[in-house]
Amino acid sequence: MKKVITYGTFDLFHDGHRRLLERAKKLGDYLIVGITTENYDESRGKLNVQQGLMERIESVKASGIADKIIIEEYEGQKINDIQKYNIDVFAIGSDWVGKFDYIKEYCTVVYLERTKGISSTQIRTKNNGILKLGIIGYGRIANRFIRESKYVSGVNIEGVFGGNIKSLKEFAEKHELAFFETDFNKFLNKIDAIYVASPHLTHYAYAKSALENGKHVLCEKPMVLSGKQAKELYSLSKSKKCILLEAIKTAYSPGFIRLISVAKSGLIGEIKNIDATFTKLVEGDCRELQANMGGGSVTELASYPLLAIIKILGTDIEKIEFYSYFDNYHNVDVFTKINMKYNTAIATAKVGLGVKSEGDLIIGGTKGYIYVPAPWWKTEYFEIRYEDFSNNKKQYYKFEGDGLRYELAEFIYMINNRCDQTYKLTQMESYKINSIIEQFLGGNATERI
Ligand code: C2G
Repeated sequence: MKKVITYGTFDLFHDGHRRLLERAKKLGDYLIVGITTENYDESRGKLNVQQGLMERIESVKASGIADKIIIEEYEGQKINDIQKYNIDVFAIGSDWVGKFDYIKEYCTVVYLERTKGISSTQIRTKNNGILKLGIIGYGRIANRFIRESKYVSGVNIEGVFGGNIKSLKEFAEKHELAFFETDFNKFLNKIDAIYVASPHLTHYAYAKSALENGKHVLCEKPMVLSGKQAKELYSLSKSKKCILLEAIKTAYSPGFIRLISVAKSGLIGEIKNIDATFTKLVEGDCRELQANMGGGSVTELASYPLLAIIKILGTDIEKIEFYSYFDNYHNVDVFTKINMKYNTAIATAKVGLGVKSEGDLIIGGTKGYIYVPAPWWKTEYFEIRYEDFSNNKKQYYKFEGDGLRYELAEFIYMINNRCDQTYKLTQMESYKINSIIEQFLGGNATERI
């Protein structure tokens, strides 16, 4: 008897899952299905699983395809199961190509083509279905986003929109998407929500048009380059009962959220100073340095340090000054220091595309300070430090993958629970960040060196 094994979460059991199991079964005579526990999913960084283990087991059982169901509880279990059950074939969807090649030492490994697109007729209930998401843009961040999306339950990336057919086709094939589209209205008709990962200056028009058509929008940072436009989009999203979320990934990551609550808890006394730095050297004629594409250090990077400062000190900024070093060739700021004065505190954000600095975050209080080493925007670790260093405390958190999964999980949570904002990034905070970028671009408060 030829024995086949496959594994998965099987949350909100859908046609993609059923087809995978059917084809896995055909590879042999007996199919074992391993279903992940909540703990295991958490440990492998899978977010937003909506059903409990028992419910997921029931769905797989109800499909009638599995001969035996087991639960998958820990890293490394697959090899043990293969040996224990004398497995001949390990099958898994093609979204994992390469990942399980190490199993070839124990049995045959087959990657089965994943089901592209989950049509709405397969959705169980409207509220609790799989969100159909379309991506605008096919650059680096869009690639990373798709890789991360497989760690978020309840969403399927259906298609991609853009202007260049050849690039779109390649992107759609590479990521096994159901479609690519150059006509924006046709694109919108095929999906429930969009992720905007195109160049900054195009965000506003895409987001606006999608919201007008009743689609939810997850928009890369900076969402727009102006406070006025941010306000307009948030009010449009409200009237259309759609979710609009600015994708500043740090805001949604567990370590950063904990950092903010520790900072605000009084553990370091009253906060009087924040220094937040993010530099990323780029070369050549890349988009980040093109003035006509909204390039420059502030537009590219300032959302992160401004997020940290605004989350802790608030949106009531009394005075703001920018000091910049402009690259004469591109005429964009390749380094900017933003000084912010609050009623009871001061803060500095430093960003650079052409000047390097230590990318750390220091939150200074009257009793001690919090030190977050680079890269603080992928918050995994921070230290609470005091004059008497025997009282120092270290805190560690997980920051999975590229972190993009956290913003996607938040977006889906907001859609499913119909909340237009959460404490992780309020509309007011996002508005303020976009307003500061606008103020910089206005040039009045900027001194050049
Ligand atoms: N699948 C598919 N088509 C889809 C969605 C999923 O073929 N549109 C496949 C996946 O490739 C996987 C199975 O269905 O083989 C279960 O998918 P998930 O429930 O998302 O579980 P996953 O995170 O892929 O589990 O140990 C766990 C496994 O390593 C992976």
